[in-house]
Amino acid sequence: MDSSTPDSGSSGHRTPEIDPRVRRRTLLIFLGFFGGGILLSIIWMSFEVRRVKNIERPRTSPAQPSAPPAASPGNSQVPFNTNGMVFIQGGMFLRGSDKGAPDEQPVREIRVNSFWMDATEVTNDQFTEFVKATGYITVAERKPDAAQFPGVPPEKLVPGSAVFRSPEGDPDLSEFLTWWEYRPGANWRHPEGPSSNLSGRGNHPVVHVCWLDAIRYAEWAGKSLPTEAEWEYAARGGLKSSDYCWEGNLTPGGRWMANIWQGSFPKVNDIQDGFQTSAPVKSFPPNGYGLYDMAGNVWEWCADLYLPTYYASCPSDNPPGPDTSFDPNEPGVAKRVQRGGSYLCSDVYCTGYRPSARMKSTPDTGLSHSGFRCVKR
Ligand SMILES: [Ca+2]
Repeated sequence: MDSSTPDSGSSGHRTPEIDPRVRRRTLLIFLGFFGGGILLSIIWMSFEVRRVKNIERPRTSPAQPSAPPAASPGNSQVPFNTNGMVFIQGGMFLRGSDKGAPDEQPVREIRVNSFWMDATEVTNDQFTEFVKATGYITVAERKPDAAQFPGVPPEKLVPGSAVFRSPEGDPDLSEFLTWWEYRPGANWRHPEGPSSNLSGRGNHPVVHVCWLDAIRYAEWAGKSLPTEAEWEYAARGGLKSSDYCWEGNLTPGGRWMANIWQGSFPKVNDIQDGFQTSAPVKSFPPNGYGLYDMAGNVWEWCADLYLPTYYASCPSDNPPGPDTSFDPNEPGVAKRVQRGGSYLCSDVYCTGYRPSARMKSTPDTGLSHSGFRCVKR
């Protein structure tokens, strides 16, 4: 026996020698198959993950839903809030109030088309974006045109706006000018005058904006001001003939539902709702359509001219507002409609927070309780 030959063991057989080149080739083939299998698995899993992600991804942008949500007045609408706006499904409603002022009558059934509406009043932060983008200067920040104020001394023609202040003595509620003061330097940036600012009020509604300012903002935002009919339809939130934007009385369950005035207007504000002037938007519950502050906080501009007799003769289908304006309290002065009431409205004066209540003002007038919100059709 060749001593160099390894012993095969007790069997007495010998294992045949394997050529190292064959062994290497076999190993390479095995590793090739194994590695290829892993690579194919990774590729397959990658395709699967991508496919699942595509299924889960929304097919439309959140700002452009492919189908509006089901909603109709009288039904409990699930608020569909998109990009700060709420979809309002069109329909019929009873506009006006038999218990309200003469210009809220006659009560008539009105139809409006579907539209989108800002969930909140336009805030200081939102208006700041507009001004930064456009350089727009509001009417209250401009020097008044002497031609529009004949007889006013030039030194009195300074930029400013009207600010509420509690009057001295025992005011006559019919003399509303006793609690309004034209304050030089008051404007949306300085709500109470030059010494005030917007610090901590970014989410409060912008004020001291007149109708002309609101129109410019709406154009920039690609929106519009609501018609008066759209505004009231939205404010009612699907409720029929309710006196308020909610069900029940002014304070259901003892809860204040809007930022208004409590106490003896215009002298004593008890601030039972927690806010003496404007409140941050969304401080109070939304109405049935998911809209906030449709009652109280600040008055909101509508597109319509004001005409007290319009309800008797207007079309019942999407009334666009009258072609002319008339205010018996100030004949010859064209005015635009405001809605919703403000933090100055109380149950003994104005009650403008009722969804049927109407207010009017000249389009170049901004006040410390006047703001707006927009719609998109
Ligand atoms: Ca209040």
